[in-house]
This record gives sequence, structure tokens and C-alpha cells, in this order.
Amino acid sequence: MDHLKIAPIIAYIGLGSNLAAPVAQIQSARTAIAAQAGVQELGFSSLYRSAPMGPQDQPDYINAVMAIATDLSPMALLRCLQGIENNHGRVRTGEQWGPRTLDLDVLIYGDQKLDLPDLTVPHKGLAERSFVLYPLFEIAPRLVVPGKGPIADLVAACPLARLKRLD
Ligand code: A4P
Ligand code: MG
Repeated sequence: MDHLKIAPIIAYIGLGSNLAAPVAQIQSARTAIAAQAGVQELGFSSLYRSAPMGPQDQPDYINAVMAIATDLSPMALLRCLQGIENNHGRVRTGEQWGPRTLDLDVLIYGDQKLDLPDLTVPHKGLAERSFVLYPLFEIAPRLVVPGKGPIADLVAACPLARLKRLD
């Protein structure tokens, strides 16, 4: 029944790192995500330097957003990203918004709105975070965020807040 094959979903992944050579962490994560079975890279934003949200006694972050087409279910995609986080030396200390070698968030999964015990999509902080909105807008300027509206409107309402695009 090949003719019934479901079309891949377009999803957006948020990448963040502020420990152990953050730029290299983000680049290596990009390669690892693109290499997953059932995942195809569609786009990747510039890298952005951002002041930490949360505890201030931690280094600045490097953030980026990646667009993918995927056959994976939302939960399969989350588990796959968590495996990549673990492979990048991610240690979960329990401190909320504490420093990390690599953080991978499912920002958007097609037009779906999900509120599962382990997965909220669109990502709960998306609309308030300049380090997510600006790179997302860079690669998907006409995107409509499910339940939240056009990305252009979200960006217009969100101060830059010490976000800097790197060359
Ligand atoms: N989870 C639920 N929904 C999702 C989703 N859409 N994507 C659950 C990924 N995970 C999701 O995440 C905690 C739990 O969220 C997971 O078990 C998963 O089932 P985590 O990665 O283990 O822990 P965390 O990341 O510390 O928690 P949290 O609250 O998700 O933090 P955030 O929102 O990821 O923020 N400052 C700057 N400048 N840049 C950053 O990137 N990132 C953070 C972390 C803090 N400050 C930052 C940045
Ligand atoms: Mg996270």
C-alpha cells in the first residue's frame, strides 16, 4: 500500500548549549539529528549568542533552530533528541534552567498541539523566548505557530533581550 504512505511532517528543533565549546556542540548536534533514520534536514538558522534565561551565574548560550522533515512520531522524535543530548554529555542536575552541554527541544511538530505527560508542543516557552523566535523567523518567516499565530507577530512582540546573531 505504498500509495498510502503518509507525507513527512515538518518539525522545528531548538538547539541550545552553554558548556564545553557550545558552537561545536551545536554543529555536532546538527550532524547527529540529520543522520537519524526518518529525519531529513530542511534548514538551519544562523547561530545566536544569548544571555542566560534563568540563573545568571552561568555562561551565555549559543542557540539555533533547525527545520526537518520527519516520519517519526512526536514521542519518537523526542526520545531520539534525548539520546543525542545524552551522547553530548548532558548531565541532568535537576536545577531548573541550569547550564547544559546540549538542550534539544521540539518546538513545533506540523500543525499539531500536544499536551502529553512528557511532551508539550508547541514548546511551552516558545512565544516568550527571543533566542527561539528570532532564529525560527529567520528560516520560516511565514510560519504560523499552532495556537499562537504568525511568527512575524510573535517576533514583533518579543524584545531582542541581549540576543546577537553571529556571522
Ligand atoms: N518536554 C516537554 N515538552 C517538551 C518539548 N517540546 N521538547 C519535557 C523537549 N522536551 C519537552 O526537559 C525537561 C522535560 O521537558 C523533559 O523530560 C521532556 O519530557 P529537560 O531538557 O530534561 O530539562 P530542561 O531543558 O532543563 O527543562 P526545561 O524546563 O524544558 O528548560 P528549557 O525550557 O529547555 O530551557 N537561556 C538561553 N539564553 N538559551 C537557552 O537555550 N535554555 C534553557 C532551558 C534555560 N535558559 C536558556 C536556554
Ligand atoms: Mg529542554
